[in-house]
Amino acid sequence: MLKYPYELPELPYEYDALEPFIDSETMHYHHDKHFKTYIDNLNKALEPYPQLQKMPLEWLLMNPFRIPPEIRTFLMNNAGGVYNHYLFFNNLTPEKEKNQPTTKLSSMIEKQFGSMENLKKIFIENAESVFGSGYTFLTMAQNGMLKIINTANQDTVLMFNVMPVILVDVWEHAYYLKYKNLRKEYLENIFNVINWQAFFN
Ligand code: MN3
Repeated sequence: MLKYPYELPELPYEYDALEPFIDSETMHYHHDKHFKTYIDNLNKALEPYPQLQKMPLEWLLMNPFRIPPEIRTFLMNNAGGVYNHYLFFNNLTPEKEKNQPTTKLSSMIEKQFGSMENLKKIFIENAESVFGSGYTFLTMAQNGMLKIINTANQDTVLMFNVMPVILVDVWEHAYYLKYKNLRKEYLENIFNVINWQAFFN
């Protein structure tokens, strides 16, 4: 899927497909500039290390202490940026039938969170509380336990041994052009275009 040399994947929908919730200009900056910069920097970090080039992206992210200390922070930040943005853009869709969970996931949500509305409320509260830059994930453990996890900067959820169900990028670059400082408004709007079926079927 994702391997060296990394390339910017195409958006799986048109830039304006998520309007009015996520505007086309934000999508261009976020995908073509921010995401691309993480890709370019990750390639740059790996260029002098043929052994590391062969390793899957997930391996790099799960083995920080196998990364030479002189490039560790730079490589981890950019590997996380590539991994999280790959998930993020695939986690959105204009297709209405995918903007809701499958019947199976719906019943798990109702059982564990009471209702979809309650999950959304708790998710948004968590995402509002991310201090500075990061992400909010809804994750699922192997036993089916759903959990909301916030990560800082470009940290991933790989270390928690869970799979992402949905995620929201709460870096300002994800919403500032349209929503300015109103993170909560961005969060409420992005729920209209979440692809609930991207990682869980
Ligand atoms: Mn981003």
